[in-house]
Amino acid sequence: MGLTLCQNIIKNHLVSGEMTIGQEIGIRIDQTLTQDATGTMAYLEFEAIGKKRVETELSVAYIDHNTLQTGFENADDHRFIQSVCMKRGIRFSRPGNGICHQVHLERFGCPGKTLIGSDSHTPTGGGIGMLAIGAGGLDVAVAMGGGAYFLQMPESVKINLTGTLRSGVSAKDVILEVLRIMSVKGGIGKVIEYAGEGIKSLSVPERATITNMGAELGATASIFPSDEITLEFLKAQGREKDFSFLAPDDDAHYSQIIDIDLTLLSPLAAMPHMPDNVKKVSEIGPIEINQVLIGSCTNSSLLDMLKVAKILKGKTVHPGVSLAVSPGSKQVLNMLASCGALSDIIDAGARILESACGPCIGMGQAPQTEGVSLRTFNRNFEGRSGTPSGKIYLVSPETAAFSAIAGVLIDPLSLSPDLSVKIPEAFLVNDNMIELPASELEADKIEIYYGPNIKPLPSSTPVPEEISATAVIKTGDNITTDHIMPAGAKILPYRSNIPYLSQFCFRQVDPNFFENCKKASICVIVGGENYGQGSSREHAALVPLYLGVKAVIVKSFARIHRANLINAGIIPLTFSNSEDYATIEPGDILEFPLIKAEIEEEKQITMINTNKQKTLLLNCDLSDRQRGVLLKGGLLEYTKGTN
Ligand code: MIC
Ligand code: SF4
Repeated sequence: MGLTLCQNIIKNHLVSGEMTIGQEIGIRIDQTLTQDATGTMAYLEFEAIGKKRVETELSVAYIDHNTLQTGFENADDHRFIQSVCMKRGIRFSRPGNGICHQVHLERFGCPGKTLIGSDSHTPTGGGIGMLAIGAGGLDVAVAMGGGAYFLQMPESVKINLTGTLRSGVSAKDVILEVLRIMSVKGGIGKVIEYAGEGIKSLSVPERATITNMGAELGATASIFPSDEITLEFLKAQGREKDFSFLAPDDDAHYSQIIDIDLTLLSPLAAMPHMPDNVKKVSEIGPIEINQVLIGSCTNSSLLDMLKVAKILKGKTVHPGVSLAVSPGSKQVLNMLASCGALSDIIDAGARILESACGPCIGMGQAPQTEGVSLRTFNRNFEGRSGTPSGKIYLVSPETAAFSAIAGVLIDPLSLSPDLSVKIPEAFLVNDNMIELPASELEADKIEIYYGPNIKPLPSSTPVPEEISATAVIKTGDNITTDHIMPAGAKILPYRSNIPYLSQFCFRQVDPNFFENCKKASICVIVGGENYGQGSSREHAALVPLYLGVKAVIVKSFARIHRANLINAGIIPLTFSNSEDYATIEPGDILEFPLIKAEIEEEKQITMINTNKQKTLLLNCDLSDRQRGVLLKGGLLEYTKGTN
């Protein structure tokens, strides 16, 4: 039987395991990326591993998240990252150069290569035919040191696209449709491959919008084949040499096939507060809006911005609306400026933000109380905008721009727009903001800069013989890492300071969480389905570790968070019978009398709820490697032990 696109790339990079769905495999990683909000931790971990230089083909560190510098913390962390890059052989994309996924696609994306990044939207690279996967910082640190990346062999799902998009309907609507069909947990354990005649009308940046939001499906990755459209993009970036054709085998087998006719698609919106809460814009109707934000790694390409400029040209943003625009990279911003389109955007009254994540991660532009905010972003989790009562709708750039002028939600199709824009045959290429590392000889003289905000990594311990712990919190389904470890302008500067961050853990769900953990000292978290969805931030594991969390018991886990828990030495457990979830209440004392032996012997885990006088059997499905990691007390200790 033939192989799918993803299976072909995995086969070429396989270093351990067998390509059987669900089995753990190890793959060789060609490229890594980090961003600054996860990067400080990833580079502290890389330093702790003790390698002199990175061993990948290419590693890049981007500064794009923590760019609001209201104190010394972010600037210090940037300097720390820059000094590690110079010393260890990593390219450094300076603040202002753009959002990691946008810049990586433009300047480094390469069909057929593997990329892992300490950011959940790393799968954006699938738009150019890479197997690009989001991972925790420690996994990225290990890969930078030449170690394999371990994941469960995913299923392959094919999304067959036919027809072409009508003017006013865009790539964002395609992925919102996929989210409507599959839901935020529909992609777990899967790689989504796009195929069919319909892909021929989608440019690389449009494909990247679609693969970017595969993260919201919970998918391991999303990928398009590499074809003449990919070649055209690479040529325009002056990187024709990076091109190779890539297609699935003719007789490749997919576990599921979904057909979408692009011609039939309408503009869609993900309504508050989940990316899969999708409805047609025409069905939602002309609700009044207060804010429009255009940008983020999902929709900040030149193509998106040129369409926005065309819509805004000669118009004025509605007086009831604040419109802010952040082009995704220096290249995009520079090209908008040189062709005059930036002037159309400015003239209409848009507030121009720097090329960075900005409001997508709550770095400014929080909406007004109860404010309705249309965003071209990828996540609308409750509270993520910085305003707890804010109502965030995820839409396409076209819907966002038309609505900004009207002051109400507008279906672009109702205006029969002509949005054809021409992408130049050559992009303006100037990599002057990507600093090259020092040579190995020079590197010895470089000292790594540690600012006062950098605190030691929390230490984990090997699994003890037995555990007696308090259930400190019980959550519902689809808890995000934004719930566990919120982001935003006030907290993000402390990503290298776990003790400080710990006060904010679960604050939105239970304001007493921190105090309860302090009282209990040894803790367990109880949750529902898809626990830990969303970002790759390992802080959502490291902070609970610091607060004494030894195990997390849930109905099911999101992929990256589960890996981060194991890496941190926290035991991931699932209910063998999901009805058992109802038997635990916060405050219950849970005993695990045989936990170490049961993990070693690959048995179910015995848990006695002493308050309820009830014994449960829990699942702890681990690969041999994961078992080794947990028993050693986390990936750092495990890696040091195997080096
Ligand atoms: C996000 O979109 O939530 C982030 C901020 O990019 C995160 C990474 C982080 O928390 O630093 C992600 O998606 O992984
Ligand atoms: Fe940045 Fe937002 Fe993309 Fe995360 S989702 S990488 S915060 S732009």
